[in-house]
Amino acid sequence: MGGSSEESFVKMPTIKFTKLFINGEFVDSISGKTFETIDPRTGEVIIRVAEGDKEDVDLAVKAARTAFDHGRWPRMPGSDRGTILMKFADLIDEHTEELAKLDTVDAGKLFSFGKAVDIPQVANSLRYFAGAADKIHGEVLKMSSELQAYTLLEPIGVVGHIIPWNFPSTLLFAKAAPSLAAGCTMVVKPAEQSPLSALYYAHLAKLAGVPDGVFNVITGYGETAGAAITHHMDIDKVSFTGSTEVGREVMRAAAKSNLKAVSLELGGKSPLLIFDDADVDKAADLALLGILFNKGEICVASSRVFVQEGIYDEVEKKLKEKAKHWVVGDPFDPNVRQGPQVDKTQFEKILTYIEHGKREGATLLTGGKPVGKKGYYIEPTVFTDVKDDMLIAKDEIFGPVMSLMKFKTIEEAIQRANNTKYGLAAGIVTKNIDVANTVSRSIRAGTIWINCYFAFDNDCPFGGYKMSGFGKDFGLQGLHKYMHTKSVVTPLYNSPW
Ligand code: TXE
Repeated sequence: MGGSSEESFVKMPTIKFTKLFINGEFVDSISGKTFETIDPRTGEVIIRVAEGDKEDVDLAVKAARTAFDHGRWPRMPGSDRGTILMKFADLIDEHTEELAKLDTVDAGKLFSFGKAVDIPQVANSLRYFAGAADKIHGEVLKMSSELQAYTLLEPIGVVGHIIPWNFPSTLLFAKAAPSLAAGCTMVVKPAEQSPLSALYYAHLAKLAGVPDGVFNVITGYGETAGAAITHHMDIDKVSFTGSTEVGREVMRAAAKSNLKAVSLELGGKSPLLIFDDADVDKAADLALLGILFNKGEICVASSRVFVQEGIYDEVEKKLKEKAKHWVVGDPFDPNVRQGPQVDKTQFEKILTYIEHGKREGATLLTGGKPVGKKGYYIEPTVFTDVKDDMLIAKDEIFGPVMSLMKFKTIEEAIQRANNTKYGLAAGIVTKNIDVANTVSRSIRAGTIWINCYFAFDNDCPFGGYKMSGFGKDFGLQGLHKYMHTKSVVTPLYNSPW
């Protein structure tokens, strides 16, 4: 373990906001209840945060409904909404350090990465959609000799955003930025493990001039506050990122209540295919990054690495060497590449999968154990001798655990890569453009990275196939999912109408 979790780097930011944010004000929950948010570096309590429940969600939805039905946000010119969102982005830039600290103590994320990438990316995502806010327009349709129509793109209404803990800032704004730009009003429920930054963003939204009632935050648990959102009769759409299991619940709740629109970004078991012509060193770097970035707590983690037989042994050797130098430790330490898992539940889930892998007959090439005595740190772990039907090759582990496998032909690689219920992403490492193009077309996944991994951009739609969900975040598709298309039809002169 690099800089130990038990010493030095403990930097606890001052926590300014712990209450619900409803209609432009920080308020206690109606029940007065609070819950603990835990620092995964130590397992100790950071602070208590208001625990919202159904009654609080009702109040937030009422505020969001009023702001949508009668307020100026959906009605103001797109350029004015864009100006406010640009201001919001500038304020985020001014508070990058505090925001990155909150996600580090709440979710164990690397502080240096948060400061340099995650939080600036959030601001840029607001800028991207702010720039689109005044370019939302429909089409004119020549229907027949008697009719003409045009389409209006209108904001979908009140949106409920349910956010997980692995990217508390990025995933909040993957949803908030386009929905705000579209003119929607929203109620956000951050994950119970990482509620702090969402409240800080609410404060900045108000400072930027986002009208009261447009941006509401209810901190609390999934089964209570989250379920109140998905079952609510006055929410028009729910955008959810989280487990496939809860994704099903979200759809069920939408079906049982008001048939609200739903978009889901769920789990994954993404393959990385490394072909014989690949540069071994680069391929091993990509494979490690693909599974260890954000401690494997990322839905697109390359948890299944398939290497062609000609270079398999070399890649295996490199992975073992490189994994040894991957520094695990306090996420405030700039030398550390991997912080703690988000909580005890995830930590134990991962260790259980590791035990399962050993019992099923897979071999530990490296890692497999917790690191240190305090906090939720796990060694970078690589299994070899993995069979496609083992649990570790099928289930989303959501931790730093790679299954390394060998293949012979392109056809075999494609077939095995597709042998999963998920379809979020895949990676291909080859210098052969024909192979890259053929494999890209054949893999059923929403994102294919060729000779790179985790290459995201605000302009690039992201979302799953199969049981990884549906509906894209980012790009203009990410904006359109928060809008309705209305067709307005008029007869022409002399038509029988
Ligand atoms: O997810 P949940 P958990 C996967 C990953 C992880 C597993 C479990 O495999 O190990 O899911 O994580 C809210 N109605 N992903 O249990 O429960 C919850 O409060 C409405 C992949 O943390 O899905 C939180 O805000 N909402 C994923 C959010 O859903 C409910 C990221 C996600 O929590 C709810 C996270 C309910 N009944 C986990 N129950 C990804 N795709 O990146 C919970 N929630």
